[in-house]
Amino acid sequence: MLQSLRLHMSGDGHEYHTAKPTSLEKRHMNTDLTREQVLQYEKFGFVKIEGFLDSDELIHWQETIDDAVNTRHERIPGFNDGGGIGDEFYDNVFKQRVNLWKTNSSVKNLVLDQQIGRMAATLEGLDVVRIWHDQALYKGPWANPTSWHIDNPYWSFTTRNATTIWIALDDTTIQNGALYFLPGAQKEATFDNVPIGENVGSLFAVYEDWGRRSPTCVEMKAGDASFHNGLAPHAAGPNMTPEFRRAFAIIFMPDGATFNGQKNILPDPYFKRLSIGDPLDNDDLNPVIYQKTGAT
Ligand SMILES: O=C(O)CCC(=O)C(=O)O
Repeated sequence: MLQSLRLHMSGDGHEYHTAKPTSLEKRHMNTDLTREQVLQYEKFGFVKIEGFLDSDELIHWQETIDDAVNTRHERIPGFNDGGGIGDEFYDNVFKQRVNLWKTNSSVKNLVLDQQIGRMAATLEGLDVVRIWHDQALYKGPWANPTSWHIDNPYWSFTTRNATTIWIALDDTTIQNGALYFLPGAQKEATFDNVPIGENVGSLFAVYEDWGRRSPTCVEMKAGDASFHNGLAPHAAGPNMTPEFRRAFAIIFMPDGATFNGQKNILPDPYFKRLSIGDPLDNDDLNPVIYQKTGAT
């Protein structure tokens, strides 16, 4: 997700990490996909992976992402304020922090993990995947819902084959902001979209038929995860609890995706150098995470 964002990738006081994948220690993650899971993803546009992180690994992710979020203080501007100040509604959808892997070496070790990249490639039938960006999505106590939207139209490339892994760092329930999907609708999605505004169902003014369907709510235990296709319509409920609902997402793009003219997370100097149609193959910002053996 991430509809609107101003990020300064240089000259802002952060120390940025480059994209050299570190030697990866064996992690305690369930990264094997069953055939049923792959077929379910293909058909419905999303799939839940139960027990993606075991209990030790979950604690490691919670501590690592919390630490990274709490040392990053920039605000992600919302659509309604055009990136300025004062979007009270969007500010209270979630506390959002993007590309934590670029400024935190522990997050980098988690995010540049080729096993997760392999899952993304398998689900999308790709030989090579790059990371688009990561993002922490912390719904605070009494947070607003995340309105229905599709992701890919916000991004700087246009494809039917991007995917997001969304990792639950807390139990996510109907009460505290679980995700909702419209099964199968990714196949019908055009690239028309709406901003994430105050009207939770404004996407259904664009896709009228979808507004007559019942969504699937995907509750998760902490450590579960889901993948959703970049054109899968989704939303999340409000947080009707006094606790945080913490999640962390990583977005994967096909190698070979090209620039479509939108800035999104691209740093200013890089954005200014790009022309529409250029490959988004900057190995420092969007490194290859997984390459199938034999793929060139
Ligand atoms: O975490 C949420 O509330 C929404 C997540 C989302 O829209 C996404 O990961 O694409």
